[in-house]
Amino acid sequence: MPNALITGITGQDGSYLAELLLQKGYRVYGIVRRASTFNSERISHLLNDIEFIDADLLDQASLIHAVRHSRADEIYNLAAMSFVGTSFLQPVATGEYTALSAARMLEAVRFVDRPVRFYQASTSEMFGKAQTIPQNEHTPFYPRSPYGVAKLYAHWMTVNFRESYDLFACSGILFNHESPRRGLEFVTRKISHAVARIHLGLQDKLKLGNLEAKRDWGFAGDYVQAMWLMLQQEEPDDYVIATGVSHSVREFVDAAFDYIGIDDWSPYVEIEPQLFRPAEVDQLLGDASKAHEKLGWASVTSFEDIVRSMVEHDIRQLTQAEAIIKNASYLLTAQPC
Ligand code: NDP
Ligand code: GDR
Repeated sequence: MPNALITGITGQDGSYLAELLLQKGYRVYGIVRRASTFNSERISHLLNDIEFIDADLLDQASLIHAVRHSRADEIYNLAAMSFVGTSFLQPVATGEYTALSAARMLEAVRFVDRPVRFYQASTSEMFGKAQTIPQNEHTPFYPRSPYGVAKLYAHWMTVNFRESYDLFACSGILFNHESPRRGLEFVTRKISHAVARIHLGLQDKLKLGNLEAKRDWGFAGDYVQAMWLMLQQEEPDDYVIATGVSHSVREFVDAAFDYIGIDDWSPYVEIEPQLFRPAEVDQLLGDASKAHEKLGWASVTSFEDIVRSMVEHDIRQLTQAEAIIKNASYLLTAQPC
């Protein structure tokens, strides 16, 4: 039974990757950081199947301990401060969490006396002000946010450790991928959640920034397969992972409102200048030909299915929460003291 260590196991991708590796028979270890409440919502169904290790991206010794204790054959480095908006407000912290943390993980792996395969979660944000369309492994990088700059450092460190120390280290340059487990601050989930609330009469406005930005949106469940495939190859390499189709934020809004039967969503959406970014990434569109050819990987979930599953999930979840609140208030008012 191979051992895998996942940093960022409580995040969107970590949860899908843990499910995949458990299905494949791995013993799965996950790094969790100390917080006042344990963020286990996405992995609550896996708590008995994963071994958790207390560690923090800022603490080198804890990462060395995690790598040694897990005796990992494969390490998936997914943990980071992953929100572009916050990176403009906290560029230095973003450098610590998103850039230097990758160097700390690589250093922890370098001194292990067994072969370890390492995956780094790189991103299409490194292309930023993209020099060509579509973007592939040869497209020059031009990051447009402190997050993109930090991820570029982590990407080059992964390449450098591979070339310097013969480490089996791969960088997956993944384009945006979404799911019902996406954090509420990202635009897709912000939209699906608000549309669900509007449908249920819980909210009447959705405030957004730039509706014209275009992204190549895939499904997170499809993308974690590519992470695993990269570490099963004979040689380590870097791969772009994308659907090859891009849509604007406006088109996402259209599709989400369409799902609840609203054609004209203009009365519900307000454009908020504060939600525009200081520097924007206007259009991302990935060319994953190399992954198709060498990994045999392809994205299978369509844009429409992603939007539908997210709105559907949010309506269901909010309906259940409402029912619980109603039951609770009935019990509180109807029960004798
Ligand atoms: P999430 O934001 O959902 O998850 C981030 C994870 O990092 C969480 O588990 C979080 O833990 C953990 N983390 C953050 N800071 C620390 C810390 N100091 N110590 C330990 N753990 C920490 O991200 P995603 O799952 O969406 O993305 C996974 C990775 O892939 C990220 O690196 C992201 O930048 C990158 N990426 C994502 C893409 C996407 O479209 N989703 C596309 C390309 C790259 P906690 O729960 O405690 O906050
Ligand atoms: P992104 O995702 O920056 O691509 O990074 P996000 O969903 O935050 O933004 C996508 C686009 O939508 C525009 N936008 C808004 N964004 C947010 N969050 N909130 C809004 O109200 C809003 N209105 C318009 C943004 O300007 C942007 O153009 C994600 C993250 O998962 C990264 O970690 C990952 O590396 C990249 O995808 C690939």
